[in-house]
Amino acid sequence: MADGMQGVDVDYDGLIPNNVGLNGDERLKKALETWHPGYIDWWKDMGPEGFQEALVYLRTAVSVDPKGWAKFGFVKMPDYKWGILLAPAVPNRTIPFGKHKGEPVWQEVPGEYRAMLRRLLVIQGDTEPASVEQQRHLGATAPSLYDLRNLFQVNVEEGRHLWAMVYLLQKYFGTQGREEAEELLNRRSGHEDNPRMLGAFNERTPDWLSFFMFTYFTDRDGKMQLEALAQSGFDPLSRTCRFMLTEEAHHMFVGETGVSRIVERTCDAMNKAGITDPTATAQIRALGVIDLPTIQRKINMHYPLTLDLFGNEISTNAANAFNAGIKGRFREDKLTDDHALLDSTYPVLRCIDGQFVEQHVPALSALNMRLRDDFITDAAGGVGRWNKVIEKAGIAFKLTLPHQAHNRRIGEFASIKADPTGQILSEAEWVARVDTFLPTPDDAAYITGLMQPVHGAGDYASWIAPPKAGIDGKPGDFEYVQIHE
Ligand code: BYC
Ligand code: FE
Ligand code: FE
Repeated sequence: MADGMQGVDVDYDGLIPNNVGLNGDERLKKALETWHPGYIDWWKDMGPEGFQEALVYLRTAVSVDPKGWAKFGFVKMPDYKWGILLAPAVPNRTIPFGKHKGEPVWQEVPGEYRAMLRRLLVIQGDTEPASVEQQRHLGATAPSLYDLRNLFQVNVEEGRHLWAMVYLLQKYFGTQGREEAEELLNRRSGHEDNPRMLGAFNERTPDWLSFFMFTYFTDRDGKMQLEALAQSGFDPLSRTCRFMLTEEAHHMFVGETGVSRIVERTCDAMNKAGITDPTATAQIRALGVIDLPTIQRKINMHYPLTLDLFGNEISTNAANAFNAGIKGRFREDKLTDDHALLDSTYPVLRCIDGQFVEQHVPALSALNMRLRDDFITDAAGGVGRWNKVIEKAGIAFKLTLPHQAHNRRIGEFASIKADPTGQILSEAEWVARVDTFLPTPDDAAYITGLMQPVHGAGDYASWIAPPKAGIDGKPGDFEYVQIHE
């Protein structure tokens, strides 16, 4: 099938559901079918622990038509239809930015950009299974069947995102691509000798508050990076990412509403008990809810880890990828400048002699900073909505995104210590105050204690409010996961 002819409907006849005409490409089909058993082994070893036999009410992509691409139904996760899906081709699409701007998009990998493209695909691909590995123990402590189902939905879709990158590697990168696809199944989140590639994906996700923070912040890095790659002049990558973004929205919904429901429950319990002081930790915790300052400390941990994922503020890798037409800016197609950036500058916050200064640097070299700025704007929205919940409950507390220099390990601020407001601290000051910034062993112990599984249909743990609505219009007591069959 010619590229432009690919339909919106998905071929479900073979082992690998797809809309990329796999039946007409024997070499690729064989490569993917060879990779498939290793993937299933990886899923069974490293995917959701203890629920491989449970029936889960999941959505599966059956089309790429924006008006109706998913169907819902009960499946055992190892039987999930992980498909290879590309968003429809845009007719006569041209490269939207960089030095090839205006030329027809590439359907094959341009030789000169092969290494760059492969590196980006591998990094993107590596994060997807990493997150599944990080979340594999959470099923044991889910606060409800609704949340358990959402966890698994996110997990199977991250698995599909791995398929998406493996498809590109195996179709366009020959032997090297097949080797990279193998390696994607071999690295392990947090492994001493063979870890995942990026920092945040080797951290633990020890509890459900962390899970919601991760899906709110870190999946949002996924969104931003996918938006930038969706602009690519390499059209198969663009189309792959555009479809991945459709699924990504739900991951961030899970994160935003998860935190929001926790905040709601805490405020509600405080009000019922007549507690007005949000820092009355012992009293609030006695109610079986998570005090707001602890939620802030979790933000102070997950947000900087996610900022680190944008790389160095000033990066020649990013400049080269843009110039080449391989990785664009957030929603490049909606921007109205020259899309070449050869003459423009961009303000970058730097730390020089212990002072923050804004420096105007060549815009091409500041693209990581720019994407990070777009992320911060995007991430601020949900925090504002969490604060509305607190405000509505009449409690005097505000959640905030910490200063960009707080708790960083990559980039300009990795070498300094700063508090959440951006006050630069000495090592000694940091050590003296860190317990007020970041989750303490005591916070961890309290949260761990709360994490007891709730498996009754329609029941919720003490520390989280029920959702406003069910998934796929289902009623409140719907049994989203059938654990005993
Ligand atoms: N940890 O020139 P620089 C998602 C490395 S999330 C460790 O600034 P560049 C998802 C960097 O690799 C989205 N290392 O880098 C979310 C480089 O190493 P080499 C994932 C780091 O290339 C939730 C060196 O430092 N997708 O989808 O401009 C659940 C110099 O850095 C880190 C992508 O990231 C770090 N945090 O920018 C599931 C898109 N940061 O090559 C899924 C593809 C930097 O010199 N990747 N380094 O050895 C990229 O666009 C870029 O590689 C990066 C880094 C933005 C990550
Ligand atoms: Fe993903
Ligand atoms: Fe995601």
